[in-house]
Amino acid sequence: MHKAAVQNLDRPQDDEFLADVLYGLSQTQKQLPPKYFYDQKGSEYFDEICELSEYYPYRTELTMLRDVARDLGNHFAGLAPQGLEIVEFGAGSLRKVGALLTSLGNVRSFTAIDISEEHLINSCRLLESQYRELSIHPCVHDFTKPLTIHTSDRTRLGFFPGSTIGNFNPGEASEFLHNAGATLGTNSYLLIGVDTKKPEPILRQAYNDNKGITAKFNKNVLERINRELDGNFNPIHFAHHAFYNEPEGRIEMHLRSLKEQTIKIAGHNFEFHRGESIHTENSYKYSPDEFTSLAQESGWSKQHLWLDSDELFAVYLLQYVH
Ligand code: AVI
Repeated sequence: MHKAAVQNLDRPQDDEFLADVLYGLSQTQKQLPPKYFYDQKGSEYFDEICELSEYYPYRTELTMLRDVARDLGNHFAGLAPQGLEIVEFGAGSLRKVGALLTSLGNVRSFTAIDISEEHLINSCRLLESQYRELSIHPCVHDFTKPLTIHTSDRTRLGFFPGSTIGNFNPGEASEFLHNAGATLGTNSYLLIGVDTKKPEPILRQAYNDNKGITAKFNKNVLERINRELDGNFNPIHFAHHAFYNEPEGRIEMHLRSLKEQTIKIAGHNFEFHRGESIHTENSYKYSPDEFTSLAQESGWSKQHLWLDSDELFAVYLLQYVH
């Protein structure tokens, strides 16, 4: 993979980051889009979260993917004569796609789409050393936006693991699913991991780990604003706060100001009362019925659903029938 082979389609520019931050912090409920967690440092923190005992989604899905990949091998036998092309949305560290590449056998090409260039390129290099026959296409792009990718007559399988869809509100999730369908094309498939609804203590602990890694991940967005947008947040004056909002069916993450303070970002002042928070992330949890309906409304029909024995996590195979 040469540097020139990296597609850098619409890397978010500093002015977009600045505009989103100025807008978000001007709202009555201050907020920041969760996509800004994932600079190099934030992506590393997220990888650490995935190793935590409290954070069940990562390891549960990874364990499930072995069975899923075997079933998919049977599903696609005869259905993909030219082989498969896998397109991963929000590819991150690419640790999950390996399960599919190894078991499916007939994957010819792999397009990895992610917003974090350095992390994506390092991950693709590692994958390349493990799967030498595979044609790998890293693509630096905000996967929440539509994208046109090169065409081939291979059967396309989108891959969106980790319940990242849960970080969109239901309207945005539906928009993502529509866009993914447009990117992948009619009759393509999407393998998508979705966190399920479950007892509140399991959810609360997953986002309030004992080692405080999730708190560091959350606060890193303040440090990123300081670094990239000339901000003066002092992270020790903010506390990580994560809780399950039952009526909305989502975990909410906030950064709560520990005192009255004024923050300056690129020459703009923002006042914080003591206890006032910045809402930094939602993580929606879906029952199988809820997610199947959302997918259907967005042009996708459910082909298969896998659940682990404790029903902590769900993996769906969808087909775009729009
Ligand atoms: C990436 N995403 C699915 C994670 C989640 O669980 O919502 C991000 C995360 N936030 C805190 N811990 C993990």
